[in-house]
Amino acid sequence: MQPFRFVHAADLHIDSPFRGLRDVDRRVGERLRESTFEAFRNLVDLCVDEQVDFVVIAGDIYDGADRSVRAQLRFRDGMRRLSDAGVAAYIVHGNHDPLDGWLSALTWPEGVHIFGPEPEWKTVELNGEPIAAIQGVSFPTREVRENLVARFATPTPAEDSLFTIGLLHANVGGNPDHDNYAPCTLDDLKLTALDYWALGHVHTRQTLRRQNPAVVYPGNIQGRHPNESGPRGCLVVDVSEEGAASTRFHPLDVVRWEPATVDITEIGSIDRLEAAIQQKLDDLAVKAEGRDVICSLTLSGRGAMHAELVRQGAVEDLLVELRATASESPWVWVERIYDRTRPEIDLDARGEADDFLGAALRHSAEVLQDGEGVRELAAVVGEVFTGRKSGLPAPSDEQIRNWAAEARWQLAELLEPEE
Ligand SMILES: [Mn+2]
Repeated sequence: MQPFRFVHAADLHIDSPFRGLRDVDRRVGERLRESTFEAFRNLVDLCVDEQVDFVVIAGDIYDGADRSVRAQLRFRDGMRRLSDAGVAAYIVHGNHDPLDGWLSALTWPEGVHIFGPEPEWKTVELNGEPIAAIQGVSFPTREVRENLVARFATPTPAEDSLFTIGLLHANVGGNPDHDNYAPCTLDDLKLTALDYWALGHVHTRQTLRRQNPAVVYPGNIQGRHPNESGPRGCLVVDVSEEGAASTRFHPLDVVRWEPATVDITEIGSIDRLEAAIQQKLDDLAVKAEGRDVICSLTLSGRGAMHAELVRQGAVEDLLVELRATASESPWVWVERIYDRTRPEIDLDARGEADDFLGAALRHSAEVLQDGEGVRELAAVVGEVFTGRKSGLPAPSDEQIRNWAAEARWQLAELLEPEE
């Protein structure tokens, strides 16, 4: 068999609106608005530059079922560039862009194949020789609750002599961070006798299985919120003469989301704190290699700075100041500051004192150590929850522990303000 190379991408979400951020900062909002288009352009550039033989796209090309005209035209332009470069494209649709959504009548260039609502095979040729067989299926509608893998056919001997790829938008193993559409298990995929499952839907890159078959999510090509942090892109897959696949990640994103933490423990003044944060942001800029960065900043640690940060408006002021000093592109923009700092009080030591605060700290520590105590506390808090018409689920033991820990700090701060 001839060795070949293909690109596996998914979840392009072209023309994601980023509505919320546009209201906060126009420059950042506009940059994000263009980011999914640019990341897609980077995908096409990569396919052309790496001279890949074909590309597979595993669903959610467009962000909305009612696809924007602009997104569709840009996607078609990208497909034209691929076609002109001799790169074939195999595409399925997912829950964000199902077949029953509004779709313009576009003329697709030669070499583009969009799979329909029933799994079918397509053979890929290189220099007139077949090299791979791809079986794919598109979401007919948004909410697919059926296991689509069950409808995939086992390869015939002719197909099996080629490198076989399953192209699917699906939730493997019930990932709780994503809607449970086209649910299936890793075992379902293992039993199919295909070589490579090119998946889409889960936005964070992950290899569920290395080979026989390889089962891979490339993740989305552009992060869209703080929980989609770090590099985003696609996989370049090299298939050897022996039919072994090796994958290599290639970033495509143009705006990167990054969390950062600054510890205040050793910091004694607001200007030192600002300098420490600035250093952190500079590090992020270097790491992002020319991309713009949106940072979610957490302040942590125990120290004197805490008293300054809890003053009315202090954190907001700091945020405004950091945004005002952000440079021209590439910029690092702080999206939010989480103040997780604590006062200098040592709760354990303070709990030994023979006064009201000491007794409260001792008692609460005992309650939290005891599973029975936490459950009693949960029952009381649960009544407050269910007594309202909120429809909120009763809090978990872990939530109770976190809230109680927070309450201990607040009590200590209220009863013993720093001098
Ligand atoms: Mn998606």
